[in-house]
Amino acid sequence: MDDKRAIKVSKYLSRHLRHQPERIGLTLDAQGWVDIDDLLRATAAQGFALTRDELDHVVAANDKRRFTVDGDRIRANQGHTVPVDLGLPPAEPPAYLYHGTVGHALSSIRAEGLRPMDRHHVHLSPDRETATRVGARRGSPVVLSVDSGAMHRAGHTFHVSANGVWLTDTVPPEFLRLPG
Ligand code: HQG
Repeated sequence: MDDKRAIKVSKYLSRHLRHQPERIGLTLDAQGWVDIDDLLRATAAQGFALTRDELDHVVAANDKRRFTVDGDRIRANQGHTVPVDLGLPPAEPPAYLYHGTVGHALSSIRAEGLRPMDRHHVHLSPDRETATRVGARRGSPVVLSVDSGAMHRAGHTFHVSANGVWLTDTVPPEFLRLPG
């Protein structure tokens, strides 16, 4: 499979395993899983034919390890907008985590901190390079440092997804270091 097709399949899977399963007649279970045969039947019915081998290739080769296959089922590792409980245990974060955003969001972030917006959690990266890539999806990236150690000591809960994204409910402004 060429890279272009793999990206297209990954985007298609993200859309339907995180945001709009009902669009192709799928229902995620409470933990976000769907039966792979049901998924392949649904995609074929939509004219987006995908084989099990192609699916396994995209899951294994995905740059961000966005999906987990467990036997007959698959789910997205994070990033949902539909209600799911991934069942991730609380985890102790490193002293600092990073968030990539763009300049026009800064005044609002300075006032109210980081909010999950449409997702279930604020997504934080373990390093500046990853955060820079996340911010660059929206424009010229700005990277904020998050004092996650202090947040943890103050009682905020963190989870880490199967692909290394750190998740928390909100980041109040006093735990953020903004540029400028
Ligand atoms: C911003 C991708 C104004 C926030 C990435 C971001 C990530 C605020 C946007 C994952 C704000 C939300 C998540 C506030 C937050 N005022 N703007 N108070 N609080 N924002 O896409 O973190 O490729 O929901 O800075 O790589 O950008 O999909 O979150 O710009 O891991 O696997 O509101 O999505 O992963 O945007 O990205 P998003 P995100 P995938």
